[in-house]
Amino acid sequence: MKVLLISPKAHTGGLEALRKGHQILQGLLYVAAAARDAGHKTTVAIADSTDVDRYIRRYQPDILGVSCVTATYPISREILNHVHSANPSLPTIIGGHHATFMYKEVIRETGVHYVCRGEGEEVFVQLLSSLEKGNPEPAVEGIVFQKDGVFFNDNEIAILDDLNKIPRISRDLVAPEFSFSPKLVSSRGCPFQCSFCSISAFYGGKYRQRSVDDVFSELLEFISWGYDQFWFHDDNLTVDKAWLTDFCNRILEHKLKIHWNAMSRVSIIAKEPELIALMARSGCSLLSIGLESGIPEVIESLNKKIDLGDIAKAIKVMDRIGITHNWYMILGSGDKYDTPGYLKQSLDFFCKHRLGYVVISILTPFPGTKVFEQLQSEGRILHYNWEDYDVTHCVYQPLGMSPKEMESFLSKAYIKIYLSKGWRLIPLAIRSLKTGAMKPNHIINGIRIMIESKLLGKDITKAMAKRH
Ligand code: B12
Ligand code: SF4
Repeated sequence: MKVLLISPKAHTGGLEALRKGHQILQGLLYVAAAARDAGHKTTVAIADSTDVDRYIRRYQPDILGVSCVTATYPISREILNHVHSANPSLPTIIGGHHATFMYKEVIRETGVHYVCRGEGEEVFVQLLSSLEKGNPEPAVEGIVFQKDGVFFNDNEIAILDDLNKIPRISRDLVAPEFSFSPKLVSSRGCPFQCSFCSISAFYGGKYRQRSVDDVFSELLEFISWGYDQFWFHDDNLTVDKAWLTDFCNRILEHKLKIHWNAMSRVSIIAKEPELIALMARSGCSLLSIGLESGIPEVIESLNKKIDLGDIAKAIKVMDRIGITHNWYMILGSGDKYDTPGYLKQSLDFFCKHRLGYVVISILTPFPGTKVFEQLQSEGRILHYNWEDYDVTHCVYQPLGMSPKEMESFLSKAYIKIYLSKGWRLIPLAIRSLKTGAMKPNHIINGIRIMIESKLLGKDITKAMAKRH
């Protein structure tokens, strides 16, 4: 079969604005690679409803798939609605986090033929094989469809048993006009259960790893294609010390000259300085870490399970060995701590510590999270305009302030944190550029946002709104 997979052209503001240019979602590349390995001619493109026809004409697909997270679902919905009216006989499927949790609404709103709930590599291929045999209603858990008002195959979210079987992604899967930059995923899932994060619900609380052999051979393949900077998409790369030690040692044994970035947690950085030093020697140049709040009660309420006492130690460990650090901060917790006073206290904590970069989000109730369940049951979700679920808008009613106050606090927090760094920003930027931890456009965008919001008085969320 001929398969066309669409990564929605994102117009989301917020963090996305800092990543100028569209990216093909890596998850879709895995689905594409699985379809290719099963013998289907597969292409991935980036599109919205205005240009999807171009790719349909070019690739003449027998099935069209789209991906989405919550903020990009409206773009995928428009694509599907457009495709269904222009090509009524073309089967369609949607996957990704939002579709997984909101499949009933997604089917109702888009008329999509199938929703993939969970990991797509195996179940999508099973669907293709069933369609080839003329059966459009396969009994495959995770491939949901609706018939006569009844949903089929929606009892379980599809999860792969063995991550070593995930297929290899490659350039030829991507339409030629789009760039391809391979990312590494050594594990999927996370053993923690933070209340604002949908990972544990999506992966059913499971944490699975690929073998060091498998990931390392993929890394060598990417290097042979000319890449030397990599981002691990693992939700938390530092879960398994033995795995990571083995992996880093292989990089050193092979004398690979690469830079890589990953996501980690503060406690392991503070408690395992030798592991972090080994990571640095093997090319780790940036770690992103969820700190979320400077208030212990909020950390507890978010179920984050970190000790704020570890922060200073972790910073010292990373500074000593030259790993740039990027910290995530969340404004809001959905409970009584959502007041200007508590937010200010949290911000003061962030300003006081010598943190590297800080990325700030407003608490967003993504479907599948505990926060979503809680705020929905309390009737405090203000609306379901999903495009605003981009972490720069406050879409819930905080208990101790207005949503507008929360949004304007975001602007103030960014300005205050970055101004508090003063001249330290210059060596930080130089080091990040040298190691590829940041690209010049990230830095230029950051400076532009600061100037527009501080000097020209523009609302920071508008200053951050994406420009292409
Ligand atoms: C890396 C990452 C990014 C990168 C993406 C880079 C890239 N080229 O892919 C960047 C930094 C750009 C990014 C941006 C954003 N991200 Co992000 N990101 C991640 C992260 C950590 C890993 C993504 C990944 O590769 N996962 C591994 C792949 C294999 O999984 P997958 O994407 O889910 O795909 C599988 C299935 O969902 C399914 N599937 C997906 N699509 C389809 C389509 C079809 C047809 C089929 C059959 C199957 C299928 O099969 C895939 C293979 O198994 C995830 C967390 C996570 N673990 O997923 C957050 C995550 C996806 N991001 C999130 C968010 C909120 C965002 C932003 C909105 C933040 C912002 N305000 O800017 C933007 C939106 C960007 C966009 N355009 O979609 C949330 C989404 C929550 C939600 N419900 O919306 C997540 C889950 C993080 C979290 N814990 O909350 N992100
Ligand atoms: S926020 Fe990070 S540590 Fe918490 S559950 Fe999600 S992936 Fe795991």
